[in-house]
Amino acid sequence: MSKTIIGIAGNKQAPGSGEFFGTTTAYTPEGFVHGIHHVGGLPFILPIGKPELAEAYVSQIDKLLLAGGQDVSPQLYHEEPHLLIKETDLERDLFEKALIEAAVAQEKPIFAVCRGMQLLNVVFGGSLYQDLSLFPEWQINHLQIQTQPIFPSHSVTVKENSTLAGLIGTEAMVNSYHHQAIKKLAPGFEAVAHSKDHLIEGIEAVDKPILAVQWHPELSFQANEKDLSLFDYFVNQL
Ligand SMILES: [Mn+2]
Repeated sequence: MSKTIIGIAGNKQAPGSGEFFGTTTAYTPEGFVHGIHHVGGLPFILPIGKPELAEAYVSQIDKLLLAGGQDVSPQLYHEEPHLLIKETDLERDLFEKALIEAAVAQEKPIFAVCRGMQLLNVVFGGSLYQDLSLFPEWQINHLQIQTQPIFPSHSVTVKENSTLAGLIGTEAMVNSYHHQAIKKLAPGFEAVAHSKDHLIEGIEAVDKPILAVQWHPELSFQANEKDLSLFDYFVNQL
C-alpha cells in the first residue's frame, strides 16, 4: 500500500559537536520522523541544497514539513541584524524559501514548526521580532530551556472555527522554545493561536493548505494527544 510521502526540510550540523569525527552532518530532529511514522506517513529528509533543486525535490513528495532551527536571516525581511539575533544560515533559508515556493506552485500542503512558521511568514511578505525583548507586550517565558519539551509551559487561545481549533480546541497548553516571533503577519494568512501576552502562536493560510505552529509537537506528541493530532491531520487530511 502506498503511503503519503512527507519531505522534511533538513538542517545541517557543523563540525565541533564532537560527533562523526568532526564532519558536517545533514539531519532532522528524530521527533519529526517518529511523529510521521506514528500516523502512517513515510518521511524523507531533504538535505539543504541549491534552490534550483527545490522544484525537483518537491515533485518527489506529497507534502512538505518545515522544521525548527536557526533564526531566519533578517535580510529576507529587509532588516539589519539586531544585537540579540542568534545563528542564521542563509543557505538553508534560501533553499527552504525555494521549497515553499515549489510546494505552493505544485499545490502541495505545508506544515511548519517554530522557525518553519517564521520563515513561511517571511517568505509570504511578513516580518519577525528578532528578539522577544523587542516585543512591547512581552510577559511570558517563551524559552523553557531548562524544562523538558514533553511538559507544556504556556497556554494558547485558538480562534473558534479555525482548522487548528478543530484539532486542539480553543484553549491548549504548549511547549515553547523561541526567542523570536511573528511581527507583521504575511498577507494571505490568519493568526489562529495567540499566547496570553498576544504573540502569534499559530497561523493558517486563507486559501492554501498551510498550517503552522510556533511550538514543537515533534518533541511532545508521545505525551500530548493534541500534538499528535497535528501530525495526524497533516499526514492524513491536509
Ligand atoms: Mn511560545
